[in-house]
Amino acid sequence: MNTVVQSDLLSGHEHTRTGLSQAALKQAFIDNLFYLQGRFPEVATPHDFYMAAAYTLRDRLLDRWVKTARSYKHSQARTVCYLSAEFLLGPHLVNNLINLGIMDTARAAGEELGLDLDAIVQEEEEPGLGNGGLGRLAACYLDSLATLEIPAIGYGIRYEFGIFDQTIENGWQVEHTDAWLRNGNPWEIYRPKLRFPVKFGGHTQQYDDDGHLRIRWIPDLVIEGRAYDTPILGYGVNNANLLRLWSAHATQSFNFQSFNTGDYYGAVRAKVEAETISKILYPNDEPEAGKELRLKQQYFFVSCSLQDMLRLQFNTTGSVEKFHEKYSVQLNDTHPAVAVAELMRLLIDDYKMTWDPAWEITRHTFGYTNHTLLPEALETWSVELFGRILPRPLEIVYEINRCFLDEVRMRFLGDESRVARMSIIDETQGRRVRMAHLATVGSFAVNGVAAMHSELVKSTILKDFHDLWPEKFHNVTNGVTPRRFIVAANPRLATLLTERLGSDAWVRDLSLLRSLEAHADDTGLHADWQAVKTAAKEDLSNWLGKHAGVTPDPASLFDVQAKRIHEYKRQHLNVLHIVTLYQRLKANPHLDLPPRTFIFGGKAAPGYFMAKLIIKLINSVAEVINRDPQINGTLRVAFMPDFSVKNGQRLYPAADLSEQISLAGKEASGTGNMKFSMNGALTIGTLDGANVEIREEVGDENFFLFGLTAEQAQRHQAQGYRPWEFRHESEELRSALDLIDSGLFSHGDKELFRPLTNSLIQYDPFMVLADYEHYVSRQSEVGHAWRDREHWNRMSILNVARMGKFSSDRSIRDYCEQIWKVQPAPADV
Ligand code: GPK
Repeated sequence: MNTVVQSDLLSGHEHTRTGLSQAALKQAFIDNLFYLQGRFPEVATPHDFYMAAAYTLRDRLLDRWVKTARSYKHSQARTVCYLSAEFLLGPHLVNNLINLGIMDTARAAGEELGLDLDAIVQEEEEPGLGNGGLGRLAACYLDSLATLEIPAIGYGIRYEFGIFDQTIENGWQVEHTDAWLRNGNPWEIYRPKLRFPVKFGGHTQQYDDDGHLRIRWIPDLVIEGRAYDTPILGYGVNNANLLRLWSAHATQSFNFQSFNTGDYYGAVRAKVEAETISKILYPNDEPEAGKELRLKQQYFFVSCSLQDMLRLQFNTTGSVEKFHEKYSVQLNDTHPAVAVAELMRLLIDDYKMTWDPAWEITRHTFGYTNHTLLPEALETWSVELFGRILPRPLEIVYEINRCFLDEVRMRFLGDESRVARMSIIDETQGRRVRMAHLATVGSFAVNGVAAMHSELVKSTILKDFHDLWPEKFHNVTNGVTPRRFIVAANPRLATLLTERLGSDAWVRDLSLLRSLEAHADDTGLHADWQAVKTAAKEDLSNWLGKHAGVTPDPASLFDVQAKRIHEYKRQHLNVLHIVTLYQRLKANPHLDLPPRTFIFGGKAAPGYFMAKLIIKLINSVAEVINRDPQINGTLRVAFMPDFSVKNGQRLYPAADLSEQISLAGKEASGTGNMKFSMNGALTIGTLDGANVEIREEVGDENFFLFGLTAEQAQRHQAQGYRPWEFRHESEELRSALDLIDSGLFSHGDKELFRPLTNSLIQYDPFMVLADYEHYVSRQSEVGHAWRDREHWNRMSILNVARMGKFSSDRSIRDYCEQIWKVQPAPADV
């Protein structure tokens, strides 16, 4: 039984419609089953039960949401708007049960009806409206904003198809469309009255407006954005914030026009074209696709969101002059950076302001968060494309740039090369709009997502901007929500923590876990701790048996790497270690290695050949090692298909070792590293991203560090890195690479993995070979440490005890204080 989620804060409202008592929940569930699904319990399907449960919860959220909105309105609270092209929410039902504090009550109500809550929960299809870290971060931040009672709105796109579902066939990734809306989405509410026009294409013209020279944009397409709202409830509070996602539709008038001229097919085509804008999430994690539809998506959701905010501000105060006092708008990476030009356009063209006051508002409205330094991920758009799709915003970008470059010239007299470097328009490779520059120029604050990353932002990609405006730059280290990643994912651990700490207050204040330090040597705790871990490993093992064809021994060390597949994250370094252990065991069958299960999870961008080949390699190595009788289970390899929020929740609790092995300087922060550590996994990792801060918190003696530092890596590269020399110098590395090339893992095909091994030996852009030896020797120490289980448990307990910093509540507090300057506004219900 999960008792940590009980909260008495919300009781006392016992009317049946939205009450939280067992009787009220049960009655509401039966009513919803009947009135919304048209079913009696006797004939209902598991999905009907899920829908009835979801509606039962949604009613309770609506109650709080309406009251929250009223509270915010009365207090005229300053509001955070989080603009993000991705929100990777994960299943709602469990999270809402936890945040409402009714997990146990709901379970009991279900039992009375002969229903198993866990089975109902499993019916939910998660909204996969994001690719990975960036999208999941946005979802964690929504949870923390509501929990901290901060007035906030999340704005994004209601993709009809989210991130693809992944299966593994013959070792390869196969993508399937994610039709998450096919059975309806009980958590959203369509707002038919909230619709905004968004223009595309066409041209601009000047006109005389009562003596004022103004610009009119005559588009050749107008699309309508429609609002779908999802309530986001905080934990143990009454505040429920708003996530507003836009869906694209053809405008009525546009349809009628074509229809009246007899062009029925034309009207339908226009409708289809309009609706493709919110059809599908681009499945690329870091590299930018640079596709026209992607730019349309960005502009579409940004324009709708800003029109929505301006409308609210105008309706409540009669003007938009204090817009920046009412709203703090955060740009989640550069995907919504066109907002800088769009807010200017709306203020000038629609609200008839002049340039200077409009610019004052704009540059006091936005904050920009950078999430990557990888050059291939920095967004730029060709001026030709940008101008063809968004002619009026492009004119505004030019004017912003003209004013900005004058400022640079004034400050750095005669430094024209600096002017060229800083320009929003890159003139060096065709003419391109640099979105990071637009975001930086148009924002009052710029931040990176971990201490080291924020320093690198200042010293590398935005160095010139830091020279100009040092005070604009901040760091806010990422965090993750303990509600989802401990309470929901690992209820056994949550219960143990609550028992040991004597209260569940840690769920709201993760720094309270620190008091576990005092119990780190308590053998009673060690036994419970290990029992919790083993139970999670048994669950995962059963799941993998059904879905991955491997049933690992829960007594083995679970060594897990779960994240997007990318060369910079270096899943292939992990594979080289596995192959090395395999060779050692083959050479010496009596070698005393502790049994290990290597578990991978992650999706590859469908067009990223090398990442897909890495998946094939993992599965090929798995096939050989798992079947080799000589290995006899000492080593096992499993690939968890379809890594998602839901599947991540199965993985984090079961991991003993967390692989955070990116080349230093490449992973902006990482957030999986935090999720694993919070669930008691030890980390083997490089000095990259938030690993640096995790190690600082947990202590060097509780962290397996290896690898080059960012500086060393940088220096090596500058001096001409020669990966083949590392191959020559290490016998084990050479034979591991040779074994892959021998065809052993590919049914004799010596060419299959050649693109990968060749790339490593000849270029190795992420210095896998340079870090191999140190990695493998650290891994041996992991093996030794695992043998002393008391000591391992102690390290695991200390990891959890010292994770307070990595709650997204801390991150959101940092944003509120350093950047947004917003205060909590508790909703009174
Ligand atoms: C960064 F630039 C991007 C991107 O397009 N997508 C994405 O998920 C990630 N990220 C970083 O790679 C992680 O290091 C980081 O923790 C995460 O964003 C959240 O900040």
